Amino acid sequence: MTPALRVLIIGYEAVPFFKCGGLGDVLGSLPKALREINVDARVIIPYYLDIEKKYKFPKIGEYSIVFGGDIERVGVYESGHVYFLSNRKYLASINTRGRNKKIDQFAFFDLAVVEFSSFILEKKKWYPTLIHCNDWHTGFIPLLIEQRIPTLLTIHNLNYQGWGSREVLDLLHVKDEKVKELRRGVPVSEINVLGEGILHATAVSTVSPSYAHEITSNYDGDPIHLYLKRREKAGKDHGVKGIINGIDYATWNSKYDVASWEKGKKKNKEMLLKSMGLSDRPTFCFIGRMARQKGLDILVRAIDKILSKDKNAANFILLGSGMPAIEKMVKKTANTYKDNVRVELSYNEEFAHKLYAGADFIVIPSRYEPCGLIQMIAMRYATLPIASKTGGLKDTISHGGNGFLFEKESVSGLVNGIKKALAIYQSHSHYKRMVKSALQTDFSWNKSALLYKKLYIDILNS
Ligand code: NHF
Repeated sequence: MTPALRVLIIGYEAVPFFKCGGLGDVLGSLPKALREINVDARVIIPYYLDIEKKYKFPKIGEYSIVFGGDIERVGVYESGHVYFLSNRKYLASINTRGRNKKIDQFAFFDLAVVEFSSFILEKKKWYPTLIHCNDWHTGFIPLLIEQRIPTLLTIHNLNYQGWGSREVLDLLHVKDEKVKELRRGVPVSEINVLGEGILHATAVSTVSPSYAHEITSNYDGDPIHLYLKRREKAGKDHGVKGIINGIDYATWNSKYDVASWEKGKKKNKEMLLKSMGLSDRPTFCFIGRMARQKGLDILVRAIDKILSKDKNAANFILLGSGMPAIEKMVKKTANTYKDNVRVELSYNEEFAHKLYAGADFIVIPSRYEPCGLIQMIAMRYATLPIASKTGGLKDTISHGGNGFLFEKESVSGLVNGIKKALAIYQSHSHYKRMVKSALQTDFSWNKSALLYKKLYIDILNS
């Protein structure tokens, strides 16, 4: 018999209410896809003041939690299938500075989520049969819930683990013995929140099969490896399952199809180049956070190698913001190649849409990429990806089919990839075949939502 699938999906961001990165997109779109296949999926995120100011959702009630020596009130607000938890001291803003403060903030959130299940039962006679946690911000939930409700923890990026002082356990009234695993591989005074989540969750998943393989085999130097290995050894479940993300076709509602894309691309490219003051050349874009992970250092070196030889080879438009040193580096490249390179140092969703629609290629030189959404969005807009052979990029791009792959962290690999793309761009028929294949690749949530549903059922039956 299929068990009742009432799933609470938890994270620190969800589109359209609040977005910092790809997790926000997933929490905005996966629940919708699950609801379409009869999973009663509901979402909880914090009610940051920025959300409150913009939306002013109705309050459906409140409850108390004991956090350290204090009794704190948690307000519950609702919009459709999304619940927002409010507390002025801990959940007002995501910009809490200081690693212990941030850990305390999400310890508070996690405890509030655990207590929410009693609140919602009383209020709406609804009770989750499974809690789906996402990333380190939700890593205390499996520990606090103690298997009363099965939990799935999805890792969207293993490099953010939530480190801090073990004193947070006192705030949660959790005894040290409960987290004794933390003594393996990390100093006793420290807690690794994601690590604890990995150990205590009923099941662990991540956002692509290749990343699942990478994190269970290549993290030797990182203490997180001990947690993953321990889980594997304990034979706790089916290992770390990799399910590729989908994208929301309602948001990324490209009008391009196999028959019409050429006309649309031409028009959008003309508008894009005009607004940027660039001449008509093959145009490559980059969209993303300016963080080390995203490999902008590799990209600027490749741009230099290409443009120093031939000023007319291509245009490059880079969009994103992040680390000041990386921003400085890309600005320098834009200054050196004033006729070809443009940089927009703020994340702007509207401009991102224009770039996807108007550029010919998107460059994704990530050092690692758990899933990556931009390659899928780009393909919807007839923009071919040139990406590192890693994680979800490897799982969604077929080299020479719907895009190009190169060995990660290799400048010469990227230069060759760009040269190959330029050559194919000149030979019209090959290029058109590739764009057609990109447009025809299905990146909707249909397949992956079914895989999540199956995983939920397996967890509930195990
Ligand atoms: O797509 C959503 C996103 C991923 O690769 C991305 C990442 C963060 O690094 O799952 O999470």
